[in-house]
Amino acid sequence: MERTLILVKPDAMQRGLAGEIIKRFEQRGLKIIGLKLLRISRELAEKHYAVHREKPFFESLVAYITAAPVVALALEGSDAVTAARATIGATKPSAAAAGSIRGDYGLEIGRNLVHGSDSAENGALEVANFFSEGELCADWARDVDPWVFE
Ligand code: D4T
Repeated sequence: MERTLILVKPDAMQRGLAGEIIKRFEQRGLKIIGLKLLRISRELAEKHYAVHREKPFFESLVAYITAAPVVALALEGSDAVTAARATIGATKPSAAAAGSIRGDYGLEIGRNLVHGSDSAENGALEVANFFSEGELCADWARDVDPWVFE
């Protein structure tokens, strides 16, 4: 089972889309093992986006992700990273497939509504950056699990 960190970003929170976005991951079959509302600090934003530190859009990226609260979700499932990124859609919302979150609700790259980890390794690291072990319900089994996971 893989883990992935999902962030419902400040623009999605301002637009009242948190429930709609969470619903899509739930309906896909991914299991919620962590969920909280938080205001991302500058320190956490810089850590989360460390690979982009030298990019010209880094400052606006940090300003955007810290501008309002976010909902952080830790999800678990088979191939969770790939499945979640397909549900989210392409980084640039204007080019994202209709039916994906970004394709249905977004237009601009700097307002792309939701984050999903880009590899299994980063999924595990990012979940650990946003949740303590005590905040995760890592061991609950759903009655539907045998009908979702083969
Ligand atoms: P995140 O990390 O926010 O889920 O987005 P992606 O995984 O889809 O895309 P990314 O890591 O390549 O980019 C991180 C973040 O930077 C913004 N961005 C990116 C931007 O504002 N201008 C740009 O030119 C690029 C490439 C959007 C997402």
